[in-house]
Amino acid sequence: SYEALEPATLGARLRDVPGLAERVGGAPETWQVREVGDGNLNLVFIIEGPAGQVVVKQALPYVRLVGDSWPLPLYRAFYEFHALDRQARRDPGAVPEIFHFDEAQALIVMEYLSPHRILRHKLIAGERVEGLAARIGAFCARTAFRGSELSMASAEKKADVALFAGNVEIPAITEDLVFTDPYYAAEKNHHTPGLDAVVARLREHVALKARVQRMLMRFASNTETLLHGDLHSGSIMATADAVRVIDPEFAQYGPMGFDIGMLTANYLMSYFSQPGHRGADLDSYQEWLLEVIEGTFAAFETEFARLWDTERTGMLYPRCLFEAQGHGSAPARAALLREVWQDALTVCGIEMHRRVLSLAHNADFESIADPALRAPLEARNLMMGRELILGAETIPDAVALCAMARRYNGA
Ligand code: SR1
Ligand code: MG
Repeated sequence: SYEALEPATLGARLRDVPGLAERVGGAPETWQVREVGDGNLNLVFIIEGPAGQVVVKQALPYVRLVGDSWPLPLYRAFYEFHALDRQARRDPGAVPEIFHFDEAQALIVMEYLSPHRILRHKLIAGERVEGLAARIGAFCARTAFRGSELSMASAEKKADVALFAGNVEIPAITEDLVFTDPYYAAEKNHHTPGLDAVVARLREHVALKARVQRMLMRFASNTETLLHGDLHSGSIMATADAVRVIDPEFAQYGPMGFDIGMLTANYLMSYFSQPGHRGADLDSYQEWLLEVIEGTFAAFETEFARLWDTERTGMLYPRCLFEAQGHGSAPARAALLREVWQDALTVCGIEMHRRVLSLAHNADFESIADPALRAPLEARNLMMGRELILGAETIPDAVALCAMARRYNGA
């Protein structure tokens, strides 16, 4: 039966995991074990021995951020394992290698990424990552395309949608914390003093809330592709020039624009929070963040188009309707990418709201200790989020999106 891991006994409990003793080296009793989890939900350990290191991630039966008053099913580790398996096949090298999965103990033993660090921490520290936009843009395109009917056979897709439909409580967290709580005085909410007037403007805006609820409906009912489901800068690990994606326990089938939209919001929150972290290099670092946003969308579209032209084998947009009859399929692809873009902008605006108003804030703003400095930066972020949700169809491209960010940054 399930038992939460502890550093002192972890070696003994995992000693029979196939291949682990060889990978770590030495006797399990001598392994160095550190708990390093700083996320909202799980335990994360690093095991170190003379031959190497591995990571062990174990689900807790409750939300770590809140405590055992908020129970959460252990089965989320099952979905994380299956999501990692699919991401590894759809975009080889993007995620950590999995060495072992124990469903009863809700634990995954995986590759230790070194010298990678959580991207959010690097962005707060003002560090640049070469190739970030290209790598993650390609990841979003490959997982979106290859997890959809553009690539999968009808029966295979339906079976996978059915499998992931068993993950009930985790999507419900997103439905509540991301799409609902920011827009009313929910019990778990909190925000920086000084934001009350801006928050009231958002919560009074019926048209805004209608658009958010329409996006929630698409999130819950549109099973276009298998999403990472929580792709923010805390779900990316990077060195100066290498990037991996971690933590897909929020994986579910949903709209193709969700992951890249959530990620863009987290880049924009990094952008707006930088005056709380930087001095002389503020302008150039903020411009680099906007380059990352533009580059991510450019890489997404380029890779999506490449896959469309070279791999389209699924049930959608069959070749016989386009190329085989001498018609190009580019207009159909452009129409699909337009929908993806508008979903991404809407999700982006909603994520910009929830990280400032709902339960789980982010360190980009939270680590600015002075509320008098933090509140106006958060207000810019909230107001841009509002414009994105209300005007998604009026923003032509990522260049215009970044121009909008510069405008709010100067406000
Ligand atoms: C209760 S879980 C809060 C948040 O942490 C995860 O990283 C997700 O973003 C979730 O919304
Ligand atoms: Mg996570």
